[in-house]
Amino acid sequence: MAQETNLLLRILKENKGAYVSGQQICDRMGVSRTAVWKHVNVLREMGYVIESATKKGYMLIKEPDILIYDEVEPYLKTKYIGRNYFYFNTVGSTNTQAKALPENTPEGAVVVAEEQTAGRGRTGRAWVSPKGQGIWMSLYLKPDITPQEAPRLTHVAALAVARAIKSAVGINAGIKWPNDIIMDGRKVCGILTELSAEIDAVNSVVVGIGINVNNERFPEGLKDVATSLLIERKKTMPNQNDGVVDRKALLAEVLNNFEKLYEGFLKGDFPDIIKDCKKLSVTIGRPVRVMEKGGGFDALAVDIDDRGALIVKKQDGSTEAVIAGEVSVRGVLGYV
Ligand code: BT5
Repeated sequence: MAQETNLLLRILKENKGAYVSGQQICDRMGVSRTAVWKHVNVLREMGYVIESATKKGYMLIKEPDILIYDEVEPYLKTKYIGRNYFYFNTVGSTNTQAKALPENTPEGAVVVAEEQTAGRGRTGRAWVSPKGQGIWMSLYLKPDITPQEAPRLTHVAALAVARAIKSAVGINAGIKWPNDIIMDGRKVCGILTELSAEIDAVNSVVVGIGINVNNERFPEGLKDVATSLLIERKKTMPNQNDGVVDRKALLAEVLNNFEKLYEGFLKGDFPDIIKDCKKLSVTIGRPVRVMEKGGGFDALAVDIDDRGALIVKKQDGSTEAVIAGEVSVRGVLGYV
């Protein structure tokens, strides 16, 4: 959004529900009445409901459900996560955008889109990201860690999302090791961590988070594996409201939780993060199929260790630590 439009939005928001005179706006913005009117129309096109009346001026009635920084900012309590904010109405993939950010981009920058046309999961899988229905975003981080430790950020993000869902929406979510958030046996969020590194040093890590928020339905192939917060809220709180979830408050809450956990992670608190991930794990105690290149094996998931590896017990009784990023696990009984 142009800076002047942004300033107009702030003035109208400060006075939401009351008229601000055209003259007052002109004075604060240092532009002509015609220019103000043009910016009002830009905001109207974005979905802002703005009343205008001769002699009275302009009044903001209602904000649209969009994830621009000005809508998210009132809920944000972070120092640096999400403070550099790149917003797209539509984009191929926010992860691809974040990976292309210049090296001098400050840590904690975030790329947010209303819609992704080429959203990605792991190993080239597609991520369905319809317009205005979810949170599709990527965090740009520069942690001082080894490349081998980068997959740990998937666990940090998973815990941040589960906590944010609990506090902003009020529903319990589980974590399917390592990168899915699960509700009622279905996937409500996926995380894609991508690394840019030299052999022994990390340049940047991009953590992509996709949350199905207000989706009412999913394409044929996903019906049995995917769910949304709206669908789950309708199940668990049928009388409360229409179930529609405030995306901007949730987005901010994910960033708030992430920053707290990330600070701890950088100080070496990863074992504590894993302890909390384990409490929410829907994988531990279940039969899983560990899929590797060229095959796989059936086992029982028994634990997650301090590095974030999944400990599985094989049929011959031996145990193995499975590292995220190298293999994936699939539930033997249903998706989880
Ligand atoms: C993931 O991969 O779960 C990681 C998804 C990350 C998406 C975010 S959105 C913002 C950022 N930008 C991107 O381009 N990506 C990230 P994986 O574990 O490989 O799961 C992919 C599988 O999940 C697909 O093969 C489908 O079966 C399923 N799937 C696709 N779209 C889904 C959706 N919206 N909800 C639930 N499941 C979905």
